Amino acid sequence: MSAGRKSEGLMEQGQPQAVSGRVFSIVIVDDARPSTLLLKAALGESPNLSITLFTDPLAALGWIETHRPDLIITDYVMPEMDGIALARRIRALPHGSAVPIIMATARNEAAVRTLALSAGINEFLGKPVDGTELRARVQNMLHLREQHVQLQEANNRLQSLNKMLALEIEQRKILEDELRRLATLDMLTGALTRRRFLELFDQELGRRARTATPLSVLMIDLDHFKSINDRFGHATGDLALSHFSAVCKSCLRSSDFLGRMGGEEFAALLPETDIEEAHVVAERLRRSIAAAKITLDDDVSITVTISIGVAECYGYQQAEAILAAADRALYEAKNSGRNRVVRAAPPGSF
Ligand code: GH3
Ligand code: MG
Ligand code: MG
Repeated sequence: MSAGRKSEGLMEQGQPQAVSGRVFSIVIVDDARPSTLLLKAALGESPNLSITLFTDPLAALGWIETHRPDLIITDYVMPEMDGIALARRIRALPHGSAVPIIMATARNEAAVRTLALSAGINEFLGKPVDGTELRARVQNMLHLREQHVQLQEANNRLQSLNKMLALEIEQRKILEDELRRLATLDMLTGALTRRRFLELFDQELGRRARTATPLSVLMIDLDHFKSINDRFGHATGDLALSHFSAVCKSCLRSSDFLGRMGGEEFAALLPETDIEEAHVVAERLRRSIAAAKITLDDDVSITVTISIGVAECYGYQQAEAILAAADRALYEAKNSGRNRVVRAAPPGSF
């Protein structure tokens, strides 16, 4: 399809006029070469008309398919393919449904016209063709053609705008999901916030009730953490907290959850884990923390220890009850010397 805008003043006073860069491509098909020349002459010379002549309708069809002209003027009676068959073939082309087709024929009777209309031909001209009428009809057709092209271009622009908007909405959603996820994480340690941890705890309790799998929890508290702040400063305390959570991540499974319950107190939720296995995990974590050095600068490094209370969920216990049991065990670990793991007794055993 030719490029460019504007449909006004395609032709003025019956003569084609140049219009801001837009060149309309017209194809004339007639098996008699002199007829094609007559039609071309009737259209007149104009820099905004590019006219291509064909005496062979099949050759014209091939050219139309690749060049997508703006208007076709065809004869009716031609030996290889008549104007009506040609119109049908043009209408069947991928971009052939909208191109205007004028049939110029000496056979200007009603039956032929009806047949032609059903083949998708838009206009008729009797032969011999009257130049003024031809130019007027061509002008009309090109005007409609231009409007169609502009509508199509506006539609294409809207469609690509729609695509861009859909993409932007999709990206926003991803960003929002990420922001929501980040809002559930503690900034310093990357552990879950207390609220999110408790939400997930409830979810896991529901899953446990359905699947009858064990569920255990660790309450973890850093030992004498206040003295780290006091001796090395708050920034070093912060470093110790993020170091602790990094070690936790390497000791826990990806299906476990670590939450920061407040200050230097954490909880780990271990799905599908009974108290025996949870105790093993807690012990491994305690040893890993105690063994890890936190490097402050070239020649100074510190270590921290943790105390852990372990509890398993029994029966229909609520999250608070299980956490309270783990907390009592943690308190016992602190009181019995710190840097140790204590298991909570099952409910009703004391
Ligand atoms: P215990 O072994 O009995 O748990 O003693 P502790 O010193 O660890 O416990 P305590 O509750 O007396 O002190 C906890 C300290 O943790 C006090 C508080 O200032 C500090 N703390 C809490 N949150 C943060 C934090 O985000 N960064 C730093 N640097 N310190 C924190
Ligand atoms: Mg502490
Ligand atoms: Mg504490």
